[in-house]
Amino acid sequence: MMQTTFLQKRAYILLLLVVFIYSAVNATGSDSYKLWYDKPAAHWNEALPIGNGRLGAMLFGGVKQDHLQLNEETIWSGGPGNNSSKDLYSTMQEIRRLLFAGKYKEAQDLSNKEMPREPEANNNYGMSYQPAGDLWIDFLHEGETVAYRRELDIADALSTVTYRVGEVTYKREYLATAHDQVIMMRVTADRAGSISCNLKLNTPHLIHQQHFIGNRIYVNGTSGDKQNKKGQVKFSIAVEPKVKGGALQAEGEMLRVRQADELTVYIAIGTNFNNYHDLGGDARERADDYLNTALKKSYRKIKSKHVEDYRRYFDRVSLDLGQTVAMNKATDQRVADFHLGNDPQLVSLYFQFGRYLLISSSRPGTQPANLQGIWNDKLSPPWSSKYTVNINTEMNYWPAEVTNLSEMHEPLFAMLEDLSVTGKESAWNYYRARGWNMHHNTDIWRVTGIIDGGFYGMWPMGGAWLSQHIWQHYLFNGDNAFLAKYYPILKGVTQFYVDVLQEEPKHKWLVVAPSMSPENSYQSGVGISAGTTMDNQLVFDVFSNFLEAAHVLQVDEDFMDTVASKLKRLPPMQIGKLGQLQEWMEDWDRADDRHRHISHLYGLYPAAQISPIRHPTLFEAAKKSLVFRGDKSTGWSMGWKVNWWARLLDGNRAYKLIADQLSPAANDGNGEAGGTYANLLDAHPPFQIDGNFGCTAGIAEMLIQSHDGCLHILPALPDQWQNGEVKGLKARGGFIVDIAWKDGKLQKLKVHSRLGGNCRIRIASAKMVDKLAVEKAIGENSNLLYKVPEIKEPISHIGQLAANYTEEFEEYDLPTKKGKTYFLLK
Ligand code: FUC
Repeated sequence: MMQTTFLQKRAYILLLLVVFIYSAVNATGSDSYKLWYDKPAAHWNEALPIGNGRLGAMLFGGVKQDHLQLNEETIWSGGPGNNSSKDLYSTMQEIRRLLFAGKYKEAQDLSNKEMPREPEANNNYGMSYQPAGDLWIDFLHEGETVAYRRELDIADALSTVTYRVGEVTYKREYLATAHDQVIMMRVTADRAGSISCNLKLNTPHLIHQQHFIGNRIYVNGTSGDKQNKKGQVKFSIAVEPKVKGGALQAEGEMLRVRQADELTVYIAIGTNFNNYHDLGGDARERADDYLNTALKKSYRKIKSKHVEDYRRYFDRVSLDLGQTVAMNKATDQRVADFHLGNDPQLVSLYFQFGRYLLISSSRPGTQPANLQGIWNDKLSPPWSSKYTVNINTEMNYWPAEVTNLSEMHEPLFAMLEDLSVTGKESAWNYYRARGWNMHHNTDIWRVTGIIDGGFYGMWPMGGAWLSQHIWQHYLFNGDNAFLAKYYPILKGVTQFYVDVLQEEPKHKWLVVAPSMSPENSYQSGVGISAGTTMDNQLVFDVFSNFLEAAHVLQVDEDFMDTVASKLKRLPPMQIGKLGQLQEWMEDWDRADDRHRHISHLYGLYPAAQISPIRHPTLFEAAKKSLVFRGDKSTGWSMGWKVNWWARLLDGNRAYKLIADQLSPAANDGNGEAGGTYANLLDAHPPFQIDGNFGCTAGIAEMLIQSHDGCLHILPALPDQWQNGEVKGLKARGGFIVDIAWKDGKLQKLKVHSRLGGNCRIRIASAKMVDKLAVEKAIGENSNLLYKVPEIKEPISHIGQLAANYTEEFEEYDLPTKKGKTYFLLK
């Protein structure tokens, strides 16, 4: 073997140093918010999503053939109408009787029989969210492609593709603008006359026609039929290119572009959808209106408005967890290598990508983000890409408040307004109750009935959970006008539970029956139950929120008394034989249960019913339940676990779940493996967007928490994030928080107060270097947006549990003035 000389060694070290410095420099700055790849997308899970809340596109970026898969959020199969007209009241009464007599299997059998797995001929189990169409661009490139790069810049919501063929460098740019309501693609080249291509537009829908008017190509279609509903959504996709130089001409089924200097493609989509019961709009007219208005503007103008509009939201929050040369790898490679532990920036990118997805799929005035946000290429997508509300839709909105995107929460409130109307039917026909309710799914038509049969669908709690979002929005923003506007929804859901609660025979507690702990079973095939823990927690929150809201608004005093007296009779939480938080009223939990839903931990997150300080034993029991369930699961389940471990103040375990989520998902995967696709979208698998949102919220929850009577700074910092900085997170009470930390200790703390009021700050003593320059906290927090309703004393069936949590905290009170900023450590 050749001896390495001293000089050779020195030269080698020098080279390494240069490479390191160069890449370290490269790793900072504007590239930090880019997803990028060195090849086109080979399939949908590699394509990149853009969206404006209403319109979405998946970008494939092929050199010879580019493909934009197009979506518009109101294209759903079927048409108006609910699915809860069947009178099930006597069945419910009989199921109650069986449940209270301990005849669980009989109760499940009856429920399966009366609420069959497949819908009856006159009914439906919710419609499918469907794609709009596809734009194909065939480029007449000859020769080899070099220097290919495809990227999505989430700081500007712009995607680009660049490459060279022969002597010519090409650039394509794509955007979906909320301001101008079009999707655009712009192609440029560094040599005049180099752009030649053919554009084709089509759709997978059965019913459609294609035609041209001048250089405008239309695909008009009708959404699909499903179950008892005929497709009634009419849509119109209108595409018109503009060229500079060269020729543009319609020919046969396509538009030909030859030897152009520049090509700009304007894409508009309209539908006849006005709202869930009105399809009176004119799809074609709407598409034309959007297109004609946009065509009057240059690409440059539309782009600058788009970037400005998007950045208003995106720029509110920044997160720096450190940057390394690992950032210089392509994004898919970074996901594959995340387990190496040297790429903290991928976590910040993933966090910001979650915010990007929310801004791009849920804007004021649009539909809420569904199971796939707004991105779907299938006529019959998994779980119909609708709204599953026994976890998934709520999870989509977990990042909305804490990551300072409160406006993006609005579509969910608007949907609740609709559901509080349609849900009166299910409340009455199934339960003879006032108010409104829904079960575990809904769709654009706002169905509220039981779907997927008695085993999956017998869960009357969808409204209880979704309506928490109204109250949480209020706690973050303190807006009394908002509360007054949505108060009738809170009252309606409260009325439903006031009427529906039943006295169970054993303890005389008031419980929801029948119901279930979502999708789990305690005997083979039997999940139907009375008084499940999650239901008790949900009703506790429904009643507590109502009482607070009515108090703030000074209304409904008599009804408040009724609600308060029922609240007292709800079951307490129970600690079972394994030391776990019981999932059901009876102690049926199994140590080997790995079910993806861990619904009884709703009380830990997103709710605020289990605190390490106020309920240390419950806190231990919740942790036990979570440990039994294990880590690996579906994407959304792991996203939830990040939040739970953050609430359990265990940053390292939360980080472990993030790492599990940031591992490559198999493209054709099915089942419960979780993971992340090349395009950073979450895998259930298959793709489901909730995991992105859940994990994004979880990362924020590791940095601040504000549910437990105070603003907790750095509650769950993992060892991997010794140094970092976050700016702009939002806490309850309208506090905007900036934090910097070094070697695991707080360095800077800045609080901006939007509403005024006391800001009580909690921080682990071990994370403090200097004391904060404010008073130590005393007594109750006077800020009403921090008031936490007190739960009933839990029952333990295994004697007194030891409270293992020993971390010590310091608490301070910062009285704030509206609009003022406070530097607590500089
Ligand atoms: C719930 C979950 C499934 C899936 C579906 C869309 O039913 O149990 O895992 O996420 O929603």
